[in-house]
Amino acid sequence: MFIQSFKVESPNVKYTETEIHSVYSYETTELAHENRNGTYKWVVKPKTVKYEFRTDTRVPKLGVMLVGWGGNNGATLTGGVIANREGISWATKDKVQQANYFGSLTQASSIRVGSYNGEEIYAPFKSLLPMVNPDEVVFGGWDISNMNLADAMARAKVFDIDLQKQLRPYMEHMVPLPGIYDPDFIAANQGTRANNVIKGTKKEQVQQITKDIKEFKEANKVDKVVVLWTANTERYSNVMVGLNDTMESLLASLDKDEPEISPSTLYAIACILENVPFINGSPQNTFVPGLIDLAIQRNSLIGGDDFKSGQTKMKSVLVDFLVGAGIKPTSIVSYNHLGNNDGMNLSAPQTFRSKEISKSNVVDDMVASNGILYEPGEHPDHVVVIKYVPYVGDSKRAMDEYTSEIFMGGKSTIVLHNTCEDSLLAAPIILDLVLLAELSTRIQLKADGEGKFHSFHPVATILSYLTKAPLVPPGTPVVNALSKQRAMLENIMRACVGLAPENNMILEYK
Ligand code: NAI
Ligand code: DG6
Repeated sequence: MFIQSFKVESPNVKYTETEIHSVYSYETTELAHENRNGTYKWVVKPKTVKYEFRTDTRVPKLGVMLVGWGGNNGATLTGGVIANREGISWATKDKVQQANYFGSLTQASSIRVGSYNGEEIYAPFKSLLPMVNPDEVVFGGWDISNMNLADAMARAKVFDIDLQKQLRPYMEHMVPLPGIYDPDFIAANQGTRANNVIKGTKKEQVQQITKDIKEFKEANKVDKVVVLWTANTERYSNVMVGLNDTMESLLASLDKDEPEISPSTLYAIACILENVPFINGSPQNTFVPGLIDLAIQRNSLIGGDDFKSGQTKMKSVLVDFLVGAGIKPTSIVSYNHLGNNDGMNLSAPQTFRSKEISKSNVVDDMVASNGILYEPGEHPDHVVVIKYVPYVGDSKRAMDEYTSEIFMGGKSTIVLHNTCEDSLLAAPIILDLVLLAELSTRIQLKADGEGKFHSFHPVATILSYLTKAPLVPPGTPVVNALSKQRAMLENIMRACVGLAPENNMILEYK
């Protein structure tokens, strides 16, 4: 059965006009490696830590500024949200299609609430905590191309033509602000697009971005802004001592107009200095150590990297299943071709390399979790290929071959083929990223013994489900397995309303 909403009644939860306060017992374990009578043994002790959560229930009017607003993702997301807000439907060759938010975890997925009269009861994911309604988000942003969003939507060739016609009046007045362009960081084939760029030194460019954010906030009367990079994939920046390894060196390099600071890092610096959450949807190392340091010092939310949309999402499900089932993946070959501007930019070796890195590290935690299958340091062969084929446009083809060793030396090969518009996968993920980033800035917590409530660590691991290479604070384990990432997010939200983690034990029926 599906219900729309619920309220938790518990001595551990208080709802006031402005917040939900919950007291939560975090059941965990403490491990020790102890010498007992000359033999080393691992000892595991169950541990309970009392936490308190405070969630501000006042949902702000949210502005979202996209870097790369006029790209395929930017135009598709903007048009999609307008279509939902305006209740637009359009004729396809199959049927009359209604706008929806399919593919969005927050808007189109559900959680289990419990059992009632022998039936499982589910509710919308978004009913767990008060969240911004995407229909009410105000969009804006920057692009190095000055094309208006209606023309950008036509250039993207993602939406059906009948939908495009209906959206055009809403989008033709939307023109991206000039962006920071540095041809050294993206493919040379992007040069013809760059007709809308911010001039000046890197410091002046950061100042311009700061000014843009302030003016956008003021002009649209929004309470909060989140900035998200959905612009071209950049090459990796060099990371060097004295250049960008600490907050001080990064800010000094900015003063010196150091060429190795990438545009994405410049936007992020502006956001952190303004205390505006910044999310990176592309694979490059925007978050150089000095930038992470700056975000931590300023307690300003950063999250990334690289939207986890299709092939990688499947990988972080399939390999988790295989390794979890005691089957040993030994070779993973992921090929895809696409013909949109992203594909064209990725046809240069240095930008491809950024994508290759983020697509390749996604099974590491699953492999490391099973020492029966893998020797220490052993890893499956893992190859990633991307080819640019203009004819297919945004409709990406992804082909994967997984070969595994099974019982008694047998081999099993699984082959997947997916065809899908890339931007229709990415747009709902962008939405989830900004909505969850905003929500997480309204949550405060404190563990037993901590004097004061504090926000989550500024490096937002809570967003991991949505990214290929989750950015984590130094010294924190990276979790790639999709089901664990989802459980982490859902269980933290459940804790905020005093609900136990979903343990799937269903003991009441055993
Ligand atoms: P796109 O190439 O259509 O759009 C990127 C836009 O960024 C372009 O309009 C370009 O003019 C603009 N741009 C480039 N550099 C800029 C800068 N420094 N400042 C402002 N604007 C700038 O690409 P698309 O398909 O929208 O993808 C965007 C990014 O998202 C790419 O990096 C892609 O790798 C990444 N991504 C996309 C996924 C998908 O499923 N569509 C999944 C994972 C990541
Ligand atoms: C070529 O691979 C284009 C990329 O931008 C991908 O579409 C994007 O990284 C999505 O990757 P995945 O692995 O999540 O489908």
